[in-house]
Amino acid sequence: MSNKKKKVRVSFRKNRQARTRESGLTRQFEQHGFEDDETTRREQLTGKGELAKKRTVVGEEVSDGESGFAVLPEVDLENCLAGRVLEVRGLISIVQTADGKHYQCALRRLLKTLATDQRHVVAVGDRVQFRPDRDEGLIERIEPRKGVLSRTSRDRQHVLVANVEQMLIVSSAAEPDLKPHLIDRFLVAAEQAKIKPVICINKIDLIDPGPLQATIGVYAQMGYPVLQVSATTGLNLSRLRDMLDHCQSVVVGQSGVGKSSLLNAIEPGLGLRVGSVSRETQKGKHTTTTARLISLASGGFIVDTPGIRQFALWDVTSEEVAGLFRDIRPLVALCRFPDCTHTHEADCAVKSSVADGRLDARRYESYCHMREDGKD
Ligand SMILES: Nc1nc2c(ncn2[C@@H]2O[C@H](COP(=O)(O)OP(=O)(O)OP(=O)(O)O)[C@@H](O)[C@H]2O)c(=O)[nH]1
Ligand SMILES: [Mg+2]
Ligand SMILES: [Zn+2]
Repeated sequence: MSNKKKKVRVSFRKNRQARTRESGLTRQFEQHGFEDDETTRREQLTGKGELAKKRTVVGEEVSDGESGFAVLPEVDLENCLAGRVLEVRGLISIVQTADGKHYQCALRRLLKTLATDQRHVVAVGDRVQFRPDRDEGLIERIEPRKGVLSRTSRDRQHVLVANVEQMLIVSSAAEPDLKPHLIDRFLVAAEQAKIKPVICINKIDLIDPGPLQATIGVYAQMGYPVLQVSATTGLNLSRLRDMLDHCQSVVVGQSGVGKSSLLNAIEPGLGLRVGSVSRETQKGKHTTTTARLISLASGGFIVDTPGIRQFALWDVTSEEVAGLFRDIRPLVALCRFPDCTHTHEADCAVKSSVADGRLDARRYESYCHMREDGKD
């Protein structure tokens, strides 16, 4: 990331000229003159033509793809508070400050202009600077993100969560059945985002755990931590609590596997809504509908997320998939062809490892599926 402070020319999108929307909150701030602050004055408006509007913004140019912004505008920190975005509800973000106070914040219009191609400008987990006004606020700046979980939605990047270091991948042993291919997808997403994955198999109370150990062994051998837990009986919940202690984590997994139940069980008083799983379809009811950041009494933060229907990978090309599989990555250099896809080629170290049992055949199957889904 480069963080040279400089003046940056910014072209505005068309929607900047037409004053359509805005939430009453933003208008209220404008009436209070908050947009006419020192920072705004330094953004000189040049070019009178409707389509040629450009401004010079003083700030840091960010080349880091994860931040989602081209420029971080300089803000007057004296009038701002630092906070963390707990939840995004349409145009309003709920921001929490270090003392635990909550503010309903709108977004400074400039930020929408500076944001690169994203469906939402603010994401749960974002660290922001905002101008407070009683229990409301105006977000002036979003700090660069580290550890972003995103997915593709109608060809646009949708940042689900920002600033997390750990991904708790929850699957259930039954109701719905364990889905190792889905675990593999989340692992690839975690590897790509450089977020540490922890696999958590819930509802152990519903099965005899014996037959599960081979599958668990495959993951454990690659160095991934695997916990077998039950939100109902409390099995291994203290171990889970220890894993989350002082950590910024995100919980992911199919609907109905018990993500919210586990959080309720490790953090008494949380009261997250929990839904039933249909007996016939074995499907959850998408009870959690929006991602939400929760502060844990132990000092960490965790984001509960809605069950993700299909987890499309963002920006993973077919060629990159092998490098994101911990068990396949070391074999790639041993293939005869440097551009081996490990699907049909002769003298392929990946395929021969499947044949002699060194590479798990089910993991290889996951690889083949994800290669097909990857971008060309
Ligand atoms: N037997 C058993 N049932 C559980 C356990 N954990 C959760 N459940 C049940 O599983 C169902 C779904 O739980 P939720 O916590 O709502 O699942 P979720 O993963 O948050 O689902 P979404 O919010 O829809 O993504 C509920 O009926 C829970 O009571 C467990 O350890 N054992
Ligand atoms: Mg839930
Ligand atoms: Zn190969």
